[in-house]
Amino acid sequence: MLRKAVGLLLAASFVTAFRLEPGVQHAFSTHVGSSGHTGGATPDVVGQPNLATRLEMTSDPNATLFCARKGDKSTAGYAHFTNANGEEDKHMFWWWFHARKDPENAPVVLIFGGGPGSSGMFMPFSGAGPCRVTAGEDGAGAAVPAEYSWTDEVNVLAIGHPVGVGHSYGTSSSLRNSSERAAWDVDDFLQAFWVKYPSLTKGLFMIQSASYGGTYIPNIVNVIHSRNLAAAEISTSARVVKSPDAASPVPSLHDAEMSIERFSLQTCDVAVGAIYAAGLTGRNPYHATQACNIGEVYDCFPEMGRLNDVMHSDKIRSYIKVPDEVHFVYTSEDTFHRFYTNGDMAQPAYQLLTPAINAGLRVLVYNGNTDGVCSWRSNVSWMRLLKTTHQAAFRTAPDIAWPGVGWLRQMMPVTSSSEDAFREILVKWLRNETFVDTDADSL
Ligand SMILES: *[C@@H]1O[C@H](CO)[C@@H](O)[C@H](O)[C@H]1NC(C)=O
Ligand SMILES: *[C@@H]1O[C@H](CO)[C@@H](O)[C@H](O)[C@H]1NC(C)=O
Ligand SMILES: *[C@@H]1O[C@H](CO)[C@@H](O)[C@H](O)[C@H]1NC(C)=O
Ligand SMILES: CC(=O)N[C@H]1CO[C@H](CO)[C@@H](O)[C@@H]1O
Repeated sequence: MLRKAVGLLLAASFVTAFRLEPGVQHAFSTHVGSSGHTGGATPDVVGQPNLATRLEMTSDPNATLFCARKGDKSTAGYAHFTNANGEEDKHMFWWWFHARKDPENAPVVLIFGGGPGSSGMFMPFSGAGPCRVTAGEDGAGAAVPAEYSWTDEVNVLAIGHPVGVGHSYGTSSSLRNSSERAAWDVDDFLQAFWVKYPSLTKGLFMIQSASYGGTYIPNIVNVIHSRNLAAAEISTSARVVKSPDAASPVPSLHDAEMSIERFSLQTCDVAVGAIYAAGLTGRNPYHATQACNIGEVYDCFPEMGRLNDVMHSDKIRSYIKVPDEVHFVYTSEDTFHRFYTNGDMAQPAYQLLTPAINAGLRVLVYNGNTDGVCSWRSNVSWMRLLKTTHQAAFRTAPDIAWPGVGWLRQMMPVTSSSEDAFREILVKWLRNETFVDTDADSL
C-alpha cells in the first residue's frame, strides 16, 4: 500500500564484486519444449518454463489518457506466452507510462501488486503514474491527474502479475501456483519488452512492489540473475542480459510470519492468524491508528473499490483496448488460493536476494510505522539476517533520524517532506543521493 506520509525508512545500499553462487536454477530455455520431457507424456505446463512469443501493443500510440497531462504518453498491451506444448495459453497485461523527460534514457521501474492475487494497477493509479484514483461526485471511483507522478523522472512499467490478476488472463490449466514459477513469466515478459524497446535497456532498472511483493521480488530477482548467469555460459544465447540495479520489496506477510515464528516458535498458521486477528480489533491492519471494519474490505481500503470502478470504466477500457471478454480482477481469490495451498507464503524468500546483492543489486525497504501487516520490525529482522557480504556493516550501521519522515538505517548515501516523500525516496534512491546528512544525529 502506498502511504502519503512515510513513517519509517530503512535503506541499505550494496555494491560489491561479482560472485557466482551455486545452485543456479531454471536455466533459460532457448526454445519451447526444451524441458527434458520424453515423447508421449504431455508436459505439465504449469510446472514448465514458457516463452513470451509475442509482445502486442493494444493502445493507440497517439492517444493521451484522459486523466493524464497533455503530452503524457503511455503504451499498453499484452505479452502472449507459449507453453511447453507449443500453445499460447497465457497473456500478461503491461502498461508503460513513459517518463515525461527523455524516456529513452530514464530509469525503468517495474511495478506489480501484492496479494498473492492483487492487481498491479494500484500503485500506478495511486501516485506512481500520471493519474490517481479518487472518489468522484457520485461516490464512485474516478481518475484525476496525480500531482507527484514518478513519470516526472522515470518510466513506470506496470504488469498484471501473476497471470490471472488484473487484466492478465490465461487458461485455467496454465496458471502458476508459486512465486518462483510466476517469476519465470516476468522474466519472459521482460525479455520480450527489452527486445521491442532496446533503447530502454540503457538506463537503470528497478523492481518495485508492496506487501506480498516482498516474496515476489526476491523470486524475480533470482530468476533474472540465474538466467543471466546461465546465458553467459552459452555463446549463442540471444538473451538480453539486463539485471535490476535496484529493488524495493516492502516486507510481506510471510516475513512477519517468519520473524514471529522465529521469536515465539509458533506455527506459521498461528502466526498468520495472529496477523489477521489484528483486523478484528476494528483497526485498519495497514494503518493501526485508523478505525475501520475489515469485514467490509472497501471500508478500510476505499481506494480498491475506486480502482475497480476506474478499471472497469469505458474510458480506461477504450484506451487500453483489452479484449471484450477480459474483465479486470482487482483481487484474484483464485490466485491467492493456488499460492496458499501450495505453501508459497511460508518461504524465506528474502534469502534469494543474496546472490544478486553480492553482485551489486541495491535494496531499499520502507515501511509505514503503523502498518501491522508489513511491520517494520520484521523487515529489520530479515535485513539483519540476510547473509550478504554487507551483513556485518548493515548490522553495525547506526539508525539516523529523518526529520519529518521517520528514521532510517543506511550504509551509503541514501532528505524530505510528507506528500511527495514517496517519489523523493524513489528518485534519490535511484540517483544514489543521500536522504539525510550523514552527520545527522543517530537515534
Ligand atoms: C503446483 O503446480 C505444480 C505444477 O503444475 C503441481 O505439480 C503441484 O501439484 C501444484 N501444487 C498444488 C498444491 O496445487
Ligand atoms: C500516430 O501519429 C503519427 C505521427 O502523426 C502517425 O505517423 C501515425 O500513423 C499515427 N499512428 C496511429 C496508429 O494513428
Ligand atoms: C553510491 O554512492 C556510494 C558512495 O558515494 C558509492 O560508493 C557507490 O559506488 C555508489 N553506487 C552506485 C551504484 O553508483
Ligand atoms: C526483531 C528485530 O530485529 N527488531 C529490531 C528492529 O529494528 C530496531 C532498530 O534497528 C532494533 O532496535 C530492533 O531490535
